[in-house]
Amino acid sequence: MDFLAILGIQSQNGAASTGIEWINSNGSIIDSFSPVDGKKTASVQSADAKAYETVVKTAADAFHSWRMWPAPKRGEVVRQVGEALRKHKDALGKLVSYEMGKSLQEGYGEVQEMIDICDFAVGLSRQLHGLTMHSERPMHRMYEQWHPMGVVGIISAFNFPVAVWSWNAALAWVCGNTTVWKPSEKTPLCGIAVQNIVAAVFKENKVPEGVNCLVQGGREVGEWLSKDTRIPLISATGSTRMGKLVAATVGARLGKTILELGGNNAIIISKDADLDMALIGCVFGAVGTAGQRCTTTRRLIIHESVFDTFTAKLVKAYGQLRIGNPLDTHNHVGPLIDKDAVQLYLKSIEDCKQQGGRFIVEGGVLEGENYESGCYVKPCIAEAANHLPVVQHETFAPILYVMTYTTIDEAIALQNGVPQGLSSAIMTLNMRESEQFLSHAGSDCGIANVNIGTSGAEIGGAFGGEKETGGGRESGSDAWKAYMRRQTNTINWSTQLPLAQGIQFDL
Ligand code: UN1
Repeated sequence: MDFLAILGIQSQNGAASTGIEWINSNGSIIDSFSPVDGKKTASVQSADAKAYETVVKTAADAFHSWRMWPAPKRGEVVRQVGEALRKHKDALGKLVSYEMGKSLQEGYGEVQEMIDICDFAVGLSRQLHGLTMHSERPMHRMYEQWHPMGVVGIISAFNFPVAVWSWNAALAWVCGNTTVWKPSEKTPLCGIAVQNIVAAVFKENKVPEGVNCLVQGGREVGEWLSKDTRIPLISATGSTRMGKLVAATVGARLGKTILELGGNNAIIISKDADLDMALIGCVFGAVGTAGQRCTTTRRLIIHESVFDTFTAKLVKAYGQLRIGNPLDTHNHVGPLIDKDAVQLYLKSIEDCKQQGGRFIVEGGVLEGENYESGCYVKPCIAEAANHLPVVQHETFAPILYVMTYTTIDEAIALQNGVPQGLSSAIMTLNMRESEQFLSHAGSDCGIANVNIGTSGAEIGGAFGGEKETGGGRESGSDAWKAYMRRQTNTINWSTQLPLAQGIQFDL
């Protein structure tokens, strides 16, 4: 495991960092166990109140100098972060795969997303532009500009332990903000590794201490960030339950949030679909990352006339899946993150059966050689009605629910008939159906695809969803605007002072 040494991970690691400096604390110890083999890899301390205070104070102070760096100069630093990530892609991809359990290809893919967002942010650093408007008053000019906000708190989840941080951090930095990151307590070593990679670049460029901060810890540290009035924006990725707590706490102080929460993503399989192509999208969407992406395909809504044919193809494909060590590139499916996740998987299977679901591919926990961690489970498929409580709920595991439809209106109603609204797709060669699906009377999700599955979004588009997914947008398009404050400016270059709205006010 030379990747640990390459990434500067020791057996005991610090609780927090202000960029280059590490801070120790008296907080509790978090051990990182790999779901791949069940072994303890290393430990980190969690931040105590004192370490947290040092970090946020340093981040708030650093904002004053960082915001004065021209945006393209900040972009140049981010360009170098992208270069450093290219150099560390192999080691970091392996760590992601080992600590989180996703396949090595997906570990590399996640680092690639980090590189891509850095490239995107570099270009963006010269395009943080606002509009100019025509004033109603003569010899007046009106325009808007975008200013940095301050400290941005980033709370990320275990399933994308490095990429989601980078979507936020790369944009936040070019916009002139400083960042404080709380990685998931299930993947703390990924946080240490990224901190080390960035520290070398920041040191070289004399970036002020406090621009890139890290605090390790669990729920309590998340609460400190959410309550902290020095942090104008919290970007949180995770469960809807967590997001509601963060939204309430940050909202109570009228802070801003970007929330990227649960999904319950469906693919509609039309009678006019290319079924072989659809199969790849559905199987990868359902079993990739062992069903632990927020964009994982959880439901298939299949036209009644192709239901039997398509489910037969699915059953055959599931029979060919290789489950095992994700670092072995022959395997398709790795483990779940931990044994708690395995229990939730098993409970959902039981609930599904009790609520009337019928399994056409059975689930179960794998045992024996190579499965010692107890975290490897079989991807499974159940025929289940959309309204069942278990189907309405996001279970972070490879359980796929299939159901039939007759009309396209009915399929769209089923697709939309869940509390979440992240990603959606239709497989069809019928233009009328695909246009209806993409129209304002179609999918209610933040992401709607045609002839592509629900997972694997590119960084160039805005990423996020509606309803219980939280409404936030990250990554591409104009998602950067959420990391800045808008200021409207009106300038009078005349010799008179005409008032707006036609008001006469003579002295
Ligand atoms: C997440 O699961 O939190 O489209 C994000 C995808 C990834 C992002 C997933 N780019 O599946």
